[in-house]
Amino acid sequence: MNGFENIIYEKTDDGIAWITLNRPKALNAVNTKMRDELYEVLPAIKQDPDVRVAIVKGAGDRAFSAGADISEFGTVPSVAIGREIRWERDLWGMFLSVQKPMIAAIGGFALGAGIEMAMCCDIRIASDDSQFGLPEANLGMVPTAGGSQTMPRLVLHGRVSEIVLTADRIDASEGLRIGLINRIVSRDQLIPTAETIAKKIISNDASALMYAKNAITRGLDMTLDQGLELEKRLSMALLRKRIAS
Ligand code: CO8
Repeated sequence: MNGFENIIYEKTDDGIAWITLNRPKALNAVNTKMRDELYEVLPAIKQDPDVRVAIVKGAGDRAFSAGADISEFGTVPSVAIGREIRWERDLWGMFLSVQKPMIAAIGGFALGAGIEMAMCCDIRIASDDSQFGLPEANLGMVPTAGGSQTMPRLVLHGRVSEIVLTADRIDASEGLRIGLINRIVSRDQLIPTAETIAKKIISNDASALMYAKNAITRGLDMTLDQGLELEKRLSMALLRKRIAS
């Protein structure tokens, strides 16, 4: 897959799919084109048996993504049409539906839809000069790329409210402290670290990974009893799959 304008999609022989958000002059802001291209590439990642792990990163050295392209705000003919487009191409739902492990390698700003995209991934590695925030309230909006729901699943509720309601930015060490990101590395170690983690994941059984991700993400919306039941069902399903193969 290639020929995209606003993302770069690359696949390595060892099973890693790299998605690079590629609008460095606009700090990799998510415009409609990038959104469409991501919406096209994610199903390919889901379906391609050669892809075991996906890593999302930003081009350039300033940002993972500075969020939705604010120069496009107000260009949709009507609020109703805007809603229809979002409904038809639910990019964030598409991200969350990928059953393979996904890693966000965050170098620099991850704001609004940028950090929200990273929160749709399973693991977030950030460079020590990164900054995160949900500036939507500043723009008269609620987080609409899933952030109001994904962030409370990672970060303690009170801290989420502060981040959303003040629209303040936080730095990498605070991001690590509150559990928004998994680890901080120096800028030059960002990509090698993401790659090392991806390779470690790939060394594990592909079906086990898929079922484990399923258990972790679906279980979050269940009671403990329901979650334990889900875990049992998935481990039995994995066992049956093994026996059958
Ligand atoms: N959209 C479009 N262009 C942007 C964006 C953006 N979000 N962010 C930065 N740019 C552009 C700037 O316009 C500038 O372009 P140019 O050089 O042509 O003037 C270039 O990137 C560099 O930016 P700055 O000069 O502003 O760099 P600074 O270091 O001074 O500041 C900041 C960096 C703090 C990141 C600043 O650029 C900023 O605040 N950007 C806007 C952040 C923002 O508000 N993002 C929107 C969040 S809302 C959101 O994401 C809602 C999600 C809803 C879902 C929608 C689906 C897509």
